[in-house]
Amino acid sequence: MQQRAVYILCILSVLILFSLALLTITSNESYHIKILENTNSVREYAEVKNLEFDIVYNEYVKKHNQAVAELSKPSANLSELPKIVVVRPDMSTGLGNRLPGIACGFLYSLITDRLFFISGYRNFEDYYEKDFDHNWNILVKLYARKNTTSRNIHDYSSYNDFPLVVRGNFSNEEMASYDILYFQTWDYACAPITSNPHYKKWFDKIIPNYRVFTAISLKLFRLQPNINKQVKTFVDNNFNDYVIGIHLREKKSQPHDMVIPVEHYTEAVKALIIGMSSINITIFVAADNNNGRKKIVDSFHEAFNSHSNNSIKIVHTEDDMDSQNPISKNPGSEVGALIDMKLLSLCDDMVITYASTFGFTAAGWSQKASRRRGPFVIMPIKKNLNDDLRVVDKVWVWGAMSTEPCMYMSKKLINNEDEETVRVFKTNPLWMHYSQCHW
Ligand SMILES: Nc1nc2c(ncn2[C@@H]2O[C@H](COP(=O)(O)OP(=O)(O)O)[C@@H](O)[C@H]2O)c(=O)[nH]1
Ligand SMILES: [Mg+2]
Repeated sequence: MQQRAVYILCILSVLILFSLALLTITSNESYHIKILENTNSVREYAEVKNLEFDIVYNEYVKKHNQAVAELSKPSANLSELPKIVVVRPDMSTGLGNRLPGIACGFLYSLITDRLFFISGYRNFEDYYEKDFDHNWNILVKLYARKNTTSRNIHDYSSYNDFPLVVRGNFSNEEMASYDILYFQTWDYACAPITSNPHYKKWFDKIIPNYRVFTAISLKLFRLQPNINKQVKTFVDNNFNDYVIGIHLREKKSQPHDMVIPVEHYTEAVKALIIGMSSINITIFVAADNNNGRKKIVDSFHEAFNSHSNNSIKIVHTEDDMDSQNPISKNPGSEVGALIDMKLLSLCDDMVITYASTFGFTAAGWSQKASRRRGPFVIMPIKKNLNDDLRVVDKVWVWGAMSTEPCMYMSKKLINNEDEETVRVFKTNPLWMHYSQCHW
């Protein structure tokens, strides 16, 4: 009898334990599902995480902070300085040429196990939050004192070691011997490293969706709370269930004989919203000049609001695009550019202008990039006043393959480098994306 009671008690305890375990699993699961639901919501502003990359990034931050703290001690052993990567962004160019180059430098520092520094980004901390101090000023004197060796990997258009990037090993004896590797580029020049067989395993594990710019930019270019708040307020007040981001770039100095009819953006939007009659839509417009912005907003109002269609909201920020940015000499303000770029990045679809790195970079700068198709790209067309510009005999809009930024020098790579380098570069299907995004 007693034995039977013990037996029943045992069975009961097992059942209770099992139910408890089940409860924990299901409650965790519903929590998980809730998170997924939230992050899938088109209005969701918060950005989800890439766990493997998070781990690598957090380890890097710890290593960097420790190394810098160590070097600042009076007792520091300065006879053997850590190997480093120094990125020198060109502050006179726009964000679309500055941010991708910095992301490239950080990628190189991760895969070569070097410390990462940025040289000459004035007041970086006014715009972005920092987890570690990457201002080259803090160490430059230390490295200048020593007999340091250095090598340029990218030097704008004059020199790019693409054979190394595409198929070389950054840890070989020669490369490992340099104290400093310098990167100066206006381009997303590191893109071909995702084709490099030496680093395939690293990418497969750490950034398995190969959205390298997205992973890095979400860490290095987190906007300061005061700027982020402006973005969030704009999103909360204006972004409906489905948002199309438009970037009109009319005033690029080259080439002069091309124009971009604003009607082409309207046509692209019309195609995007087919079948969406029951959805509230926002069209967010960013442009490089006030008149262009007005022209395109008016054109959208005419196309979408004239037949009492109130479910389409057309919005833009108030950055004065006829003023000049004192930092870069580009139109508008520095903060205004960051806000417009971030808002574009948070849209569900984007329609951007060919050869403008602003739109291509925006496309990759948010977690939305990981589940969104590539932006739609409007082609400028030859200026010929006798033509009806809307009647064109060529493609005027196409869909980019990826949300990764543009790598305009990929054409140079394909034309100028050796056969094997080109072959390996082309093992990554995104070579097509990179070679189609710019003149
Ligand atoms: N606020 C704002 N600034 C813009 C816009 N378009 C261009 N700009 C400014 O002009 C610069 C253009 O440089 P970049 O980003 O390289 O784009 P690209 O010149 O078109 O390749 C940007 O960094 C901004 O400072 C826009 O839509 N909004
Ligand atoms: Mg540019």
